[in-house]
Amino acid sequence: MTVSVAPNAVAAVSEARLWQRLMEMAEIGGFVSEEGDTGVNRPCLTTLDRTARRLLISWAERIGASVTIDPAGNLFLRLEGEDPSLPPVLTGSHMDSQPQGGRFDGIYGVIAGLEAIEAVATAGIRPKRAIEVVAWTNEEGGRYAPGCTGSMSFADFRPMSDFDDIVDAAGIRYADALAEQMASESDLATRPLGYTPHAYLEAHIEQGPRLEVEGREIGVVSGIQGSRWFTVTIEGRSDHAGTTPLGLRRDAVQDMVRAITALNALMHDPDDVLRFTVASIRVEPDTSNSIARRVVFTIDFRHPDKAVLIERGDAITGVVEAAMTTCTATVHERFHALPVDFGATVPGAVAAAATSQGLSTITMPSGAFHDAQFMVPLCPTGMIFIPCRGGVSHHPAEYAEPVACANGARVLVQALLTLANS
Ligand code: HGY
Ligand code: MN
Ligand code: MN
Repeated sequence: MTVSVAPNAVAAVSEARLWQRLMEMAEIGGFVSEEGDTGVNRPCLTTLDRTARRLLISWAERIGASVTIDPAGNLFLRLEGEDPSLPPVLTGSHMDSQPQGGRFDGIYGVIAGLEAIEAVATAGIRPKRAIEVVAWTNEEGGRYAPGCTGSMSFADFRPMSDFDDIVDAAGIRYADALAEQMASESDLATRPLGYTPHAYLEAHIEQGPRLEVEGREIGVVSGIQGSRWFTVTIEGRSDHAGTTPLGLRRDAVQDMVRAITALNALMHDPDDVLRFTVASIRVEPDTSNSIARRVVFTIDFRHPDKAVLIERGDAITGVVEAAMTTCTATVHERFHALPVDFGATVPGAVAAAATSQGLSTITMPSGAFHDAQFMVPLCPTGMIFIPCRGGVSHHPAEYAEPVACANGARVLVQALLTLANS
């Protein structure tokens, strides 16, 4: 039965419309980098975010999708099914970007989801179950760490109140930024937080080189590696850079260097599977001639093996403390997402759809985390990857070919119909 409807929906996917919408979205927060690449800087819970959401809503309303938001600010576009009482199939991704982000990370999965329900509507198909497209709040964790606060709230992975007092660089609380977003969207219908979908399927660029290098068109994602984020605060004492003997200093930068050197040793992996990144460092008072009294730096640690993620991650505090010579250090874990495996149901639907459309596939894990990670305990979950140029992401040069975007949307619509009619 699904096969009889899928070809109509697959044929109704428009590469041109999908690409036009991606490029229109890329204008919102768009910029040209020093290297001449066209990037996007669209932080969550900002006027840019709200402008992008209004554009998405305008497209959704044209095809008769109903629009709602939940208390976490997650935005839902619903295409009704034959039986509204049945749990819907959920697809989507995020609309916020990294500060030096690209035109595809996250937003591709939202626009591909819209394209899928538009294709279903255009083909005149009424699936057994509704299909909903979600735009999750704050997946990136750029403005407010950690990421995935919208999907973690939805899945009750962590209570929404956990995030209330997180502040951005300007000192604005997450709860206040969310309240501003909700107030600006008070004309939209609301829904309660969370439900159990029949299944969840997210389309996303690979953010790695494998599909391109191996010349494959679709990634059937098998799971997502684990991620742990930490914030390390090192407290020293400010002093005059010209008059204070080194022997009397409590220099937070020097002890930070010792801590990161020790962490590099802890995280050494000759197989280069482990991912360890320090990429945000804040120094106070941050002048060249006053010794640093405080340093705050972030740790992004990832691994596909739960045992390694726990063992090495749990050792971080001790290693940092042991590296201190004159300062004190505190380590705070901000994000703790264990590796997840997507099982067979949704990856099977993805593989079957891609194969039936003559598209080549690889089954592969995700190195990046995604909102899908938090849907796994709720329902059968999976992801579709499309290739991106050079595997580049979290960079203005991030790029995916129009045909690759359309391939992903065609596999998405067929897999969604398979799941929605199951
Ligand atoms: O950091 C990540 O893995 C995701 O792209 N936000
Ligand atoms: Mn993403
Ligand atoms: Mn990202």
